[in-house]
Parts: sequence; C-alpha cells; structure tokens
Amino acid sequence: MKLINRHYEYLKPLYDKIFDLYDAVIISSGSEKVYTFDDQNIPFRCNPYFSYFFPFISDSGHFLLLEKSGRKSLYLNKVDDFWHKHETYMPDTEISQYWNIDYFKDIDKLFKHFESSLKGKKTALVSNHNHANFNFNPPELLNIIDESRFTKSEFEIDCIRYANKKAVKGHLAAKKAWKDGSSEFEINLRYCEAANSSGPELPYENIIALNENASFLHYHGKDHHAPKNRWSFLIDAGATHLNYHSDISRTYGNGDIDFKNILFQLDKVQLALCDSVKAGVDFADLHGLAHKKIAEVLNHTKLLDLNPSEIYKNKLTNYFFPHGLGHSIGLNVHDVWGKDPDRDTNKEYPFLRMNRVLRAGCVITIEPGIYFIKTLLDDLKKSSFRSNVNWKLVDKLKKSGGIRVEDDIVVKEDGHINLTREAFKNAE
Ligand SMILES: [Mn+2]
Repeated sequence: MKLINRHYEYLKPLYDKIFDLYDAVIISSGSEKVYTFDDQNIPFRCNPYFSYFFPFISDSGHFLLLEKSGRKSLYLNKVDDFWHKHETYMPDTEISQYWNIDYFKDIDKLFKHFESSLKGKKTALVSNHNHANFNFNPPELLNIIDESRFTKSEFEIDCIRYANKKAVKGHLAAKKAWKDGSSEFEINLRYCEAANSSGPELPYENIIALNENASFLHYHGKDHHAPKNRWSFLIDAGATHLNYHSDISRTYGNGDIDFKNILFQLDKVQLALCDSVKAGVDFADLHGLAHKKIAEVLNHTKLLDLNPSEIYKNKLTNYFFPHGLGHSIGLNVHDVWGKDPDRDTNKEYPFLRMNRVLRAGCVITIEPGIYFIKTLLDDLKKSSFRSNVNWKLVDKLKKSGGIRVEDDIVVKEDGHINLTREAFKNAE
C-alpha cells in the first residue's frame, strides 16, 4: 500500500471531527501577492492546510472541497495565461480513487457553483482570501486540524526524512566549501547546488555565518569576501519535500582547543536531550533540562567559576542560551499547535515555541546552543556575577560567535528516531 493511502487512512478520525462541525470545507492553495508598491510577486508558498490533504501540488489558485457525504473534490485552475507556466497535475490512479478531479478557469464562476451546490449546508472556507459568504477560517476548525497536524502520519515522517537527506547533502558540501576557504556567499551556492534547492524551494533563508556572525541568531547576510581568519562556521539550513521541511544546524571550528572543547560538550548535551525524548515528556521541562545541562558546560569549560546548580538557579545560562530548545516541524518549519494558549510559559521561557506534552508521532527539533552575543555579554558585565566570568576566555571565544547543533527528531512511544543523524550517517 502506498504511504499516501495510509496518510488518508490516518486522516479518517480528523474527518469525523471536521464533519461534527461542518457539512463542507473548501480549502484554497492560496493566491499570489506582490510587494508593496511594486508589480513583482512575493515568492509563493502553498497554504499548509491545502498541503495537509493534498501534498502533490504547491501552485497557487487551486481548491479542495471536502464534504460530509465523503466526497472529496480537487478543483484545478486551468487559467489561460501565456505569461507563466502553471503546474499541470496528472493524478495517478491511486490518488484519483480518493479525489474527484475537476478543472475551472474563472474563480467567480467556481464560487457561484459552490454557493448554489452547497446551499443550506454549513460550509467553511480556509483561505488567505474571503471569496464568498462562507465561515471564513473558523478558529475551532483550524484548531482541530492543527491538533491532528501536531502528530505526523508515516507518509509525513517519510517526507521529513527525505527533506533531511536533501539538506544533509547541502550541509556536507557547505562544510567542504568552508574548509576550502570560501566566503559565506560561495558556501551558500555550494549548499543550494548539493541540496538541489534554491530560493523559495528552501524552507527558510539559509544561515551561513562565519566567525562573529554566528552570534546573530538569525544572521541572513551572505558576505562575498572570505575572512582572513576562519575561526568558526555555523550553518542552519534545511530542505523541503512535498511541502514538508527539515531544519538542521551544525557548527564547525578550526581546531582551537577551547572552542573544540565547548563544541564537543554541547554536542553531547544535544544527544543527551534527544535521548530524553519520548511520548509523555513535557517539552517545557526538556527546555529546563537543557538549561541545567548548559550550566554544566559553562562550569566544565571554566567560562563561569560557579557550580552548575548556582549557574542554573541564577539563570546565568540565559546570557549564553537565549532561545528556545526547539519546535514542532512539518508543513510549517515552526509547525502549528506547539504552543498551548492556556498555559503561560512566556514569563519563565519567553522564546520557547513549544510547551506541549509530546505525543508519539510528533516531529520536533532539538537545538541547544551556546553563544557569545555582544548585547547579552554587556548585560552580564553589568550584573553582580561579572567577577565569576572568565572574561579572557569569553573574549577569545567571541571571535567564533556561537554554537548551535540542531536535529529533527521523531517522538516514539518509548524513545525517538533522529532523522538528521540518520541522514548524516548514511551520507558520510
Ligand atoms: Mn529550528
């Protein structure tokens, strides 16, 4: 049985929940937008709710109609357009057994057809544009789809696994380019070439940061000049397969013993955190555990002359690890339903994107880091703990910016599968 068929089996309980609320749901793949006061299109990305039910096209202007009767229809836009090439989707027989496929040219006529054929039926529209008088993006509907999206079917996990394979090819080429003395710009080109992806095909703007640039968490520069000294290289880059994403970070040093030591220890911390992943674990607790383990690293590497529990208790890890431990990943890089709106973790962990209890089938990232960020170090210098900091070592490591190690993990009932390490192992 094809994996997509199993995905459709997997969606059955969701359909029951949807049709408890609605008689019909129309989902748009989205429409193109232009930049402000410009006629150029912003790179298009397909509506993830569309992809969840139909992942095989990522073009704008198509519609799905799901009906309580069980009928599922795909309306493909067959616009007359000699300016652009549009995707022509040819369904295979296994897909067409689930979908009635129809074509349309005029969106107003299509919606007139929906309005008459769905008359008297409680209908929702999930779209970026309110085309008609249907229930538009109703939150209770989106919430039940989001909860379903929080755990992944085997088909979805397979897509994320493939997205990891693609990205790892890019990561290996980028590492080689860095070792060969390339600039950030050139490293990025080698990444795109090897990952067979560029521009909007990438899940997010690649972070290719040499030396101090690694201290900017979302550094998006691509310096054309290779720096004279090459202390470190931090890369955070993913790939996409059938609209499912990967999100991977690695950091490399030039052999400096202090940087190497901290890199080695952070990698061990990352693996230990992955080993703590299983169904039933509260991700906010895991984030707390990451801070405890990073406190140990700050003590072992002699960056701070306090014991780990003092470092943790006084929240000194926040100066070195200011972001969240990870997030759910899928059709969105930062996937839906990770954050429980009824639970306030913002005060304790302001940048944590996920505070849910993990379920079997969730796919998440585990991405601890240790950085030497100017503004945070300035704050630390002003704090009462300034005399506990080995500033000489900090000043030396500042040249390397920071370290992040990030893998994509499948949560299992009794453990986890590390899709990223698996891909590196198979590729190296
Ligand atoms: Mn990430």
